[in-house]
Amino acid sequence: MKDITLYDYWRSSASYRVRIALNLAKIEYKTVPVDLLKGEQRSEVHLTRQPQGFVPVLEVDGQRFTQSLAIIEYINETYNLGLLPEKIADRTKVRALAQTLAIDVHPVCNLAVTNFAVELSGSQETRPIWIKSFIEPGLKAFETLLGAFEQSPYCTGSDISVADVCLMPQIYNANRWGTSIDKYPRIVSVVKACNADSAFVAAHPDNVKAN
Ligand SMILES: N[C@@H](CCC(=O)N[C@@H](CS)C(=O)NCC(=O)O)C(=O)O
Repeated sequence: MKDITLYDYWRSSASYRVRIALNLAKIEYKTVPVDLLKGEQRSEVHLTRQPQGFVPVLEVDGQRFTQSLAIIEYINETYNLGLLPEKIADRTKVRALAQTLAIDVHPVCNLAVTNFAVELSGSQETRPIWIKSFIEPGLKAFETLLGAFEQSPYCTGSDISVADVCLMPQIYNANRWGTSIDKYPRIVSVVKACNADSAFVAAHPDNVKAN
């Protein structure tokens, strides 16, 4: 059995993505929390794991992996999860869905960026305004992109894909920062399907908080 350790933070959406993939693969792993609010991501020891000062980091039998999307592809390929379709054109479209959220929305809403926005503006009130101003158009675009697929029941069809894995953490953030998804029926139906899957449920921040 492999020795697997995930360095994460319960509320980190990049970590949440990786937890979903680990659960889908039914991998047993240890968790080492890195408390972002205490600044542990910038500690010397964590910077040796991830020089950008981010979570997650995944260690597998002494090999260290960073960047959640790369880690998810590693898990997907190692455990044959089928999170990306066979055909190159389909694969490219699914990756684009995932990247719409994981590359264009998530990074501008992370702690370091929003802290900087708060610092520049001199007001804590900037944080929710800032975050919502990126989540709302991101989810609107995602809903439009979903129109090219049938949600039966997941983002792109009957199989869970990397798009679902990236969507659910973004939904957690939308809820957290007061962005309603009610006007996005395609997203709402995918969220319902993912919420019925134990891998997604077990990865939810509320269910790992005590680690
Ligand atoms: N592109 C990176 C982004 C990771 C990332 O932004 N992690 C956030 C938590 S979701 C973090 O560690 N933030 C620390 C900070 O902002 O100081 C990945 O996907 O792994």
